[in-house]
Amino acid sequence: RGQKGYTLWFTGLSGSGKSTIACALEELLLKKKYSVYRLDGDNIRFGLNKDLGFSEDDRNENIRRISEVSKLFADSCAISITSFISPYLKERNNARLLHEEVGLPFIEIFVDAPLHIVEERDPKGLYKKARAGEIKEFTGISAPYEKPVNPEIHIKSDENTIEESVDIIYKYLLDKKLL
Ligand code: GGZ
Repeated sequence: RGQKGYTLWFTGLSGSGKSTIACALEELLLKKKYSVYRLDGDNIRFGLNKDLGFSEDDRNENIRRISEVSKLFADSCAISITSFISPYLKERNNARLLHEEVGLPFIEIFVDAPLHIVEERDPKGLYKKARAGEIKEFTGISAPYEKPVNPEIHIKSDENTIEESVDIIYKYLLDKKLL
């Protein structure tokens, strides 16, 4: 019968690969005719949250609004995928509570990449700028990243390819009867 809505919440450092994996997963699920919507910096930070920067307060407000929006998508029976650093445990936990109190599954996916690896990759040169002090409060360098304690899915992006990562998530969803 009808599709069940839920949120797949990606968290990880800038450059960890969360958006790439989220994108590939979205593509797979769309191909299989699921109703999916992906929230990320491009459609949130330039729109709904364009008034927010990267201070702790602004990040918390960013994540609070995204949690509410994601819950609405999940409530509409879509698979809602979010891809934000979401560095604070408390805010991620609030996102979870918001879902769980209305019976919507919340699946936290930790895209785990060591800082030295993402800093080496540095595709946008942001880590270099952060080290030079040109970007303030940069996650991992001058702002905290609080690792998930008990994520439903733990992906080591330096050990798994994108395809393997998507496969891990897909199998998890099948196993939990969410697909
Ligand atoms: C972290 C920053 C910062 C600072 C700009 N710290 O790799 P990107 O470029 O494309 O992804 C990062 C993105 C993080 O935005 P989020 O909304 O995911 O962050 S949070 O959940 O913490 O609210 C990075 C860019 O924005 N960026 N300045 N200071 N990342």
